[in-house]
Amino acid sequence: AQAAFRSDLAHLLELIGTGKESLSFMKKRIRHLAQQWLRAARRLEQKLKGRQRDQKHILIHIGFLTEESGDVFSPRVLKGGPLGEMVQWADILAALFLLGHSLRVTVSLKELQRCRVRVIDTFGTEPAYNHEEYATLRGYRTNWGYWNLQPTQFMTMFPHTPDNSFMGFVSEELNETERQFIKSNKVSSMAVVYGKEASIWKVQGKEKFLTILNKYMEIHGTVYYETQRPPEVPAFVKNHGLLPQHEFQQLLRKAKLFIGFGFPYEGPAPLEAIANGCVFLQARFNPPHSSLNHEFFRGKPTSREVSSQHPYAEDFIGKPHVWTVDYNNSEEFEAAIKTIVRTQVDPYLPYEYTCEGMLERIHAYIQHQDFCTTSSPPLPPKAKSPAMQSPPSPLALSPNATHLVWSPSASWDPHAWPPVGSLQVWVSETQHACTETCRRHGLVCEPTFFRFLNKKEVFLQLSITCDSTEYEMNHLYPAVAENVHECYLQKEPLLFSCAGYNTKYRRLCPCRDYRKGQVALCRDCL
Ligand code: U2F
Repeated sequence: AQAAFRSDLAHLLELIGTGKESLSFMKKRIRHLAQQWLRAARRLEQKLKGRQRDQKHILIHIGFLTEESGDVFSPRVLKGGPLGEMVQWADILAALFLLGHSLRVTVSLKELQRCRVRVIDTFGTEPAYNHEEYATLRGYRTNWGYWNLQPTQFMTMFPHTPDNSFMGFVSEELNETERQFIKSNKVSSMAVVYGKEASIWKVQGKEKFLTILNKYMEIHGTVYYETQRPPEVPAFVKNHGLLPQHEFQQLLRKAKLFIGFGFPYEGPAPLEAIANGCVFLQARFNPPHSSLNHEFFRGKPTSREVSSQHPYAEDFIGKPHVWTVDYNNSEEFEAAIKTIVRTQVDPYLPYEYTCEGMLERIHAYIQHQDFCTTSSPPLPPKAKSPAMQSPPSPLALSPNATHLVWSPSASWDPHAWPPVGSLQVWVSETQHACTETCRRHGLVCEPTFFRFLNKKEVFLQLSITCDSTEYEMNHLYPAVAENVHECYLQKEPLLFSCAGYNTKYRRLCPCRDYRKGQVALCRDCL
């Protein structure tokens, strides 16, 4: 059946059920954002007018809230525990419901039936950790992972791991009146600290940088407490206690600065702060934090190097909204504060974090991602007619021969998604992953395109000399060991990976263009 946009969220609230503080938080959030969601749904409906949209039956299993998993989240909702996951699940529910799908929501393992899965996975799962045999052989076996899914079946909170799909969440949006109101009511000397749980305030060097901050600004906090001020929170901080989400937003509307202490990593709050016209100030991590050197990331199925508390804010937003500085360098820190206090900054919300952006992205995934028909594995190709005479692959050489762009060819599947027209092949530097290589060319790595470049001819077209070419299982392949002229192709499609580098190899990277503010979708992806 064709899916029809819904115009009311009441039935969704019933579907979610009751009996847990976490569910109440999610329902409150959905109720509060209802008008914003409904307006966005109407806009997207206009935009997609007449387009085919299949209605799906979707079982939404909120695994982290089940009794079977221990549900450590629900009891901490009102005590400063993590809320990011509930923010995201609430938004996923709202989006799927408004898009017109038929939903069932469960928080009990008994109701989890065999189904085709999409896994909501905050920090991401890289292919090397996902492939059970490879992970076991190569030391990538962790607490999570090794599920042998297609990596795009994992859906993340931020677009940090292009091997996975970016699911995201939304932030509150402002109309013109609210924008003007906020701008004229900003208190330029007011700072709010990111940290609703006292433990977040146990941070090295805090006295030093907070003393500097306190010279210029009045410092506010929203730290949970039972009866008295937690000892970690200095006396000069005005603590409001943990606030309900919409009151927290009101506080952000007045504040000039939202300051992070390094934890929690990659949460929603900095986006909310920036959307409400705050500057977000955060610590640079040097060296970057990762599962190799930090307790929090240990056991997570990723080698991603996190260069600050919020790499998305750092890389995708940046100045004037986001300042990433070395907190141990008092001069740098103080200079940042001084500049922030006197610069005027407009509220800003990237399109991909608006309701319309999230609806658009989820619509595209549901309509186009296909995990059922497995793409044909790249078996070693039979010897073909000499490649030099007739180019066997529909890739055209760009003039400088350092990268290839796709040239439309009749031999291509017009239903492939993303459309192949957005592909550009780049060869990485030895110390760069494909994620980084594409980023440096203003593009994004697109793992579904690896299958097009996992071919001997592609090396030739890139003017890479191969004395030998072998098919092996390695998440860095296709790649070339340049100094010895050895070329390698990927034997296991599940291991195609945007992540990963090694000083021995230059990798072949499938990059694509993306829509401004919607990195998950290529220009012709809608
Ligand atoms: C992240 O989890 P958190 O839940 O700790 O992330 P935050 O960015 O702190 O914010 C979650 C929400 O808490 C709200 C605020 C955010 O939407 O509006 N809030 C509030 O309701 N009242 C207040 O006084 C202050 C904030 C991340 F999301 C998780 O995925 C990670 O597991 C976790 C650990 O890195 O970090």
